[in-house]
Amino acid sequence: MHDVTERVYEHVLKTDPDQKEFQQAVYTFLQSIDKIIEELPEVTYHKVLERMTEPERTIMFRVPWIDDEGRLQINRGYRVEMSSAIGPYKGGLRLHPSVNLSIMKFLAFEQVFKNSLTGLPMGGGKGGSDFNPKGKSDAEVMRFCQSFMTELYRHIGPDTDVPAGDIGVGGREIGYLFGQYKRITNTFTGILTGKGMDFGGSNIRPEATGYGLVYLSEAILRGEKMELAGKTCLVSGSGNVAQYTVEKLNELGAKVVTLSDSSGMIYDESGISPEKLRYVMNLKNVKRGRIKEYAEKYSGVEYIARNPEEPNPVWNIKADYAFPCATQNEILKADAENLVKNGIKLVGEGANMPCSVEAEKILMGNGVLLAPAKAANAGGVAVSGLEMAQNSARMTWSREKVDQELRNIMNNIYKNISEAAEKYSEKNNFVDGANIAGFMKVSRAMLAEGYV
Ligand code: NDP
Ligand code: 2IT
Repeated sequence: MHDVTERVYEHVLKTDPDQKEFQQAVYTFLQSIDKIIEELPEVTYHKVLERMTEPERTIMFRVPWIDDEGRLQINRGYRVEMSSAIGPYKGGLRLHPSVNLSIMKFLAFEQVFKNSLTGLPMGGGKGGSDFNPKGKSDAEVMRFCQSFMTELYRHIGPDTDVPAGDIGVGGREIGYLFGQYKRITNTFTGILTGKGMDFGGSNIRPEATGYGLVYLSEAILRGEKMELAGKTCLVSGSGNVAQYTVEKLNELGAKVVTLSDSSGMIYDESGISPEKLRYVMNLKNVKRGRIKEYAEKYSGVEYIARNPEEPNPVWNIKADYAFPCATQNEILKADAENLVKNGIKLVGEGANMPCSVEAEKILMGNGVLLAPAKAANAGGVAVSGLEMAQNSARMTWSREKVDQELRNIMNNIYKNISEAAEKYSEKNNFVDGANIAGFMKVSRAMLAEGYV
């Protein structure tokens, strides 16, 4: 690495020695910026990289709530406000027992450049809690969300910070959070995105991340004269992003043969048809069941339980394209080797940072087209930006209009990251392309705004 980028990375290692995920996100980013840093002396002089790797503000707070047995429970809440250089802080809330400051900071850091790539005026942030929604009643989730918002409300606002969903936060949680904000502040305003259609939500927001992932992957494939139709795809996860990825892949004539959750995966060689997908949506979103039940309902389906000590079985199935849509580091070295061995030609990252540094190197080193998360899953936050625009205008756009805007945004992202890749790195290095294209705008804004 160049000594400037090296120094920034060393500083992160020294100041946050236990934040492995944050270090990983910064490292991958700096590897790309390394290729342009010599051409940008003002970035070095004005310490843009040093500022980018230090959140503008980190909020950590206690979340007390009462469970159904009347016992007091305590969780830790977070909001990392990483950058407001190009707009109000924007990014999701994650509810998962694994949540810690390192995970919040990696997500907030990546969000800054992802949001920049959308072309919309949104800064970057992320929040959440180590609360585990699994097995909790609706009433418990509601009491948790109300308590979480009772602290968070003072830090957010439609022109300040606008949270949304992520793992463990969907329509139900956004509704409870919104209700509590409204009650405390006596204002009905766009402080969250992903709201229900009856109270200020946007058409296509639930679909946006999955649809956007497929639109961007399609654009990359088109650039290589490759097709989606008739191809076999692997999808991991079975939540919001996975579901709408499958829906769009089906619509475009591809066949999806896997889904998973943290307990295991299903392999349905005949393909997850639209009817079977409807079953999955009801199973996961309404009944809050496990993916194992799919294999019990449909014949000819294999269920493989997950053993965290072994490579992830989803990535060991012969197919054409793979779409990780569960969580960070779900593709490690051995998984990447399996993907290459099984002839995968494209990996589209629906999840944030699903590939380890080693895995990324193996995939790209073997000519696999890698659509990085910052670009590939930007459709979700892009439509969140459109929800903010609709809220400000007190309007609701049609499904067709939002879908068309989403397509335009994803096609623009493809154009920008492929041009940046060719100019500063090499053709089809979309990792460098996304990091560099996302960085440029934020960096210019920071230089213009002075030392803040
Ligand atoms: P959901 O909560 O709807 O679904 C998450 C899915 O991933 C579930 O199937 C879950 O299984 C699985 N999963 C979660 N954590 C783990 C883990 N540690 N190990 C194995 N499986 C796991 O979340 P989303 O679909 O919204 O999010 C999925 C990914 O997409 C995340 O990386 C998120 O950051 C990213 N993303 C989401 C966006 C959005 O708009 N929602 C936008 C952009 C990116 P289980 O039920 O067993 O926990
Ligand atoms: O990672 C992400 O981009 C999201 N979870 C969506 C953020 C948003 O504000 O819609």
